[in-house]
Amino acid sequence: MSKKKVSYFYHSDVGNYHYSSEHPMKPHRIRMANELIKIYGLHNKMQIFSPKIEQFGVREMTKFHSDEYIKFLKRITPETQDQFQRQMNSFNVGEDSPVFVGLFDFCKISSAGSVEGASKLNLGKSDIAINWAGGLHHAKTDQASGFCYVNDIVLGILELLKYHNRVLYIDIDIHHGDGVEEAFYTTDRVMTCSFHKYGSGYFPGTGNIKDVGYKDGKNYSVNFPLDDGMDDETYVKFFKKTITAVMNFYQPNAIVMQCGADSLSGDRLGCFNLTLKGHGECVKFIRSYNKPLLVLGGGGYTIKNVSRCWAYETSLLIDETELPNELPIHEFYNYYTPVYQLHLEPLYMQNKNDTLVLEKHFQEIYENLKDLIPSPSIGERFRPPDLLINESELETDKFLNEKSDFRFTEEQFNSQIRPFNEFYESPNYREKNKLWVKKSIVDILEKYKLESVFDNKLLESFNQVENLKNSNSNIMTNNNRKNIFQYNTETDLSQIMKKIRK
Ligand code: V1D
Ligand code: CA
Repeated sequence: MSKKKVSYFYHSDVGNYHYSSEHPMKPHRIRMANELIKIYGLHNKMQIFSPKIEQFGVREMTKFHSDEYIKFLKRITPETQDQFQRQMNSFNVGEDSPVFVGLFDFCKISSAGSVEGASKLNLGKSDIAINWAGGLHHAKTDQASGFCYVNDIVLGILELLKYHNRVLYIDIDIHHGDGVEEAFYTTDRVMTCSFHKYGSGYFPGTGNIKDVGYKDGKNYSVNFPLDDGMDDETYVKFFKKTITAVMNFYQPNAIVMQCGADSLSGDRLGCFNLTLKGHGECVKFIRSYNKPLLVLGGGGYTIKNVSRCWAYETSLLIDETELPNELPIHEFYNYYTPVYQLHLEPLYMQNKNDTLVLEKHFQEIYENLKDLIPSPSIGERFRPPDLLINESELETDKFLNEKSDFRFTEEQFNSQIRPFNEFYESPNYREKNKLWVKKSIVDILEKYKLESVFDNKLLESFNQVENLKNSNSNIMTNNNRKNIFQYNTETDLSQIMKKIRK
């Protein structure tokens, strides 16, 4: 394996956040991993960055999430939560995803690391970017889920899409990567591929092999359902077969890998029997494709194994020679009792995965992949500005404050626009038919005067754009922005686009 430029994102505050003493998610595990990385000397082989959380806030998070949800996350505290019961229910904040001290800052650390990592890859400053505080794959547009509040993965992928035409997302957390799948369910620009325990009511309950994507995204979602007791040999075999097919047929320009460590043997919430060797072999395999690679954390609830895993995988990513199995003495050495070694032994447990069933699953996935229509090239695609670095003067969080008169410049305004088919609102979730209008649709409608194909609400939005132009202004108030770009309609925008293309 060749040497690569590796960026490592770590914020020294991350280990100080506490969900609650009964809660299995312990951000301290990331600090433990960082200490192992340092004591093994791995930090000398990477560029180390602390995510710039002062420059990351509401504006960056609302590239995916709704304004109302992020505004809520910013405001809510353990002291005030009793007054916000209605919003807590609506945003699914509570038992699994509780309010804790510093929640919003924790979300910033996690998300800023992933987006900055993506930006390093975009600019060719790194070949690999690592953010073990990221990988929070369950968060939805306007809901927390499964310990995840802000979906750093979706935000990171959106950053990558500014430069990369096709992004592959791979998820080896034991849980289904539902939030990321849902976000890109109707686009061919992102392929999502999750391996997960499926069945018997296991969280989150999605990720059936038949869920393959929708409309433009059909066959661009891959789900490999697995059962209890999965061992290294079987997992690595089917992981490699599946990824080989995915890589051949999709040919991504960049890869994001979520390395949830709850798929390891002995995890407090997991039920697989993987060791660091099997889990790490998947990471090594992805690295060998030599594509820009964003590596993220995720679940993992036996914290001494999480830190072992992510320290070991850091060594694989920088291509360090085999780490000594004896753990060096360091601040958290006592956590590793009773076996003060890096590697895990598998447990004696039955592997409930029948190889013939897995083979059948693989064949089904392969059949879907082999008919993929090659994805269109990026062409003249509109590219939003890069991640704001040195743009602190933008006062990014102000736009949600209704009392402030924050206005967008044309550039800032454009950067808020969501590609029209990159977000999927599943019929099972929240508001139906909530669609986002892409600026280019408005432009095309304007160009061809296609009033006949759009409904009154779109006409209204169109007229607002016209009025704005006529007023000779390149600024936009937050209210205008919301009126124009977010509305509920039953109009199917992809049908409109088809008519326009004809
Ligand atoms: F055991 C607990 C104690 C306190 C609070 C929550 C839990 C807990 C354990 N397992 N919660 C779960 C899962 N939730 C449920 C729901 C409860 N409802 C009735 C169903 O089963 C959530 C598991 C989340 C897993 C998160 C993840 O590992 O995938 C992850 N990846 O990146 C970040 C987190
Ligand atoms: Ca998974």
